[in-house]
Formats: sequence, structure tokens, C-alpha cells
Amino acid sequence: MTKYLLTSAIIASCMTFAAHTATAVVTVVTTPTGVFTNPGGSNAGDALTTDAWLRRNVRNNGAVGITNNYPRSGNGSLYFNGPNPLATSSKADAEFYFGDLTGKTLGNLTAWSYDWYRDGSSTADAHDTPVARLIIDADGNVNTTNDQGLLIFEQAYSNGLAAAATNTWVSDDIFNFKGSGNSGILWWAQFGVGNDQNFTRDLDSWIAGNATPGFAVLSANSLVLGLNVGIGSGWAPFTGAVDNITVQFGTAPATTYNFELTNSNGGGDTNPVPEPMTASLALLAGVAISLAASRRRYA
Ligand SMILES: [Ca+2]
Ligand SMILES: [Ca+2]
Repeated sequence: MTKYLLTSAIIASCMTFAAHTATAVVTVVTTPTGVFTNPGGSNAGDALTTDAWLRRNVRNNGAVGITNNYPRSGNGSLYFNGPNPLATSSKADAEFYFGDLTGKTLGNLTAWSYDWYRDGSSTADAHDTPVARLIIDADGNVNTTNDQGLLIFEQAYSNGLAAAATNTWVSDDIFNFKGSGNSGILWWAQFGVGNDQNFTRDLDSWIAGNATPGFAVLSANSLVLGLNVGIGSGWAPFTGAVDNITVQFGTAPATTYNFELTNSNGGGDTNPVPEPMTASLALLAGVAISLAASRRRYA
């Protein structure tokens, strides 16, 4: 799976029980429309904004977008395709930055889950599955950016590197992985530093401050800047999908993002319109610029 060092630019609910038992507010996401593909080797994607799902970090013929190729919970899901061989492996993500970071801490996280699909035509390593990531600021101060990175869930590392299920949807409750009461194993990719692939730490262990020397130390106060799902890098050809990304902080209602071609529930489109340039967005944009300028890459 991803064994490359950080090498791509990233810019950068009810009660307190887990989402699978809680009533989540379903947000139907229908935008952006269409599949974004980038044949080039440098990351490309939608412009950075907050409170909207974005197709990002796409390179080497990677593709991501809402389609009906693998319908889930309705008529659509987030489609991913990475056709390139390992030497020039494809990458594609979808990500969402929170406009309001109030209460968005690791210590306050009360649910995190997603559904993924691996098409049987994929020839990537048998344990590769679409990945779920939390975009983190380790010290909780967004004005310091050298401590930012990704907490990354890949089922294989909580599952003895077993081959992934194919041609079927799998629901992974990362926060309560397989009902064990323990969160799944998470690894850390710190922008501009590298990958801490310890593969023994669950969420509680990260919150307790366990870290490899040279990497930022996380805590209950680490901020969750946003959510990310994707494929690659370092994978041979892979096709799959993601749907129903659920997150919850504290006692706020859990939110489930259901990716759909159209909003079939008859309600209004519930993918929030991106906010105007607020202070928090300006801050994120600043982060984005500084990170982009350094031409870093990540898992
Ligand atoms: Ca910081
Ligand atoms: Ca769906």
C-alpha cells in the first residue's frame, strides 16, 4: 500500500454513541458533478473551499466523481479509478474541509465510518481498499502548519492484511472497528515529514500521544480540519467506490454524506453551498498556499 514518503501537495448527529446506533443526519451530496480526471503527474482538482466535497489530489490518470457505476443508498456513490501501473501509480481523493472547527477535536470524535467497494477487476494488492483519512492539525493551532497531516484508515492493517472483499459493499466502522470496542489501526502521514507507518496504534493510542520520534505528537486537542477518502498512491490498477461517510463530534448530530447523482428524497440539495471567503477559509487558503508552494506529496 502506500509506502512512499510524503511526496504531493495537499492543502491543505442525538447522543454520544456511535453512528451505527445513532440517528445520523443524512446529507445528500450531488456536487461537484461529473468525474474529474488528470493525466498529468502533478496533483490537480477542485479549488479549495470549506463545507463542500471536493475532487482533489488527482494525478497520473486518477479519476474521482459522483457516478451511478456502483449505486449505494440510492442512485450513486463516489467513483474512483486509477488505471496506471505501479511505476506511475494513479491517485485520486475526495475531501471536505470544515468551515467551523468548533469542537472538531480528536478527543471529541464520537463516530467515524464509511462504506467502500472494490471492483473485482482491480489488480492492485488484494488488501488494497479505498482509504478514509482525517485531516489533522496536531497541536490544535492552525497557525502552525508543520504539524499537519493525515490519520489514515485502511482496513487491511486492522485485519491481518487479509484480502479485501470484492464486488460487494463493505461498511467499516472505524471508530468501533468490527464491534471490537476499539477503533481501527490508523497510520500517520505528516505533510513534509513522512509516513509514520507504525501499524499498531488505534485512535486511543494516537490521542494518548504515542508517536514515533521526529513526528508531531497528537492529543485529544488535535483539530480535525476535514475528511478525506481516496485511492493510491503506490497502487497498481484499482477501481472502486465510497459512500455514506459518517462523522460525529460530541453530542452534535452525526452527519452521513450520501453521494448521489440526484437528490431522490425530494428535498432540497443538501450539499452546502460553499461559504464566501470567511476568516477560517482565508486561513485554510493560507495553509494551502504554503503547502502547495513546498510541492509536498503525501500518501
Ligand atoms: Ca498546528
Ligand atoms: Ca449514495
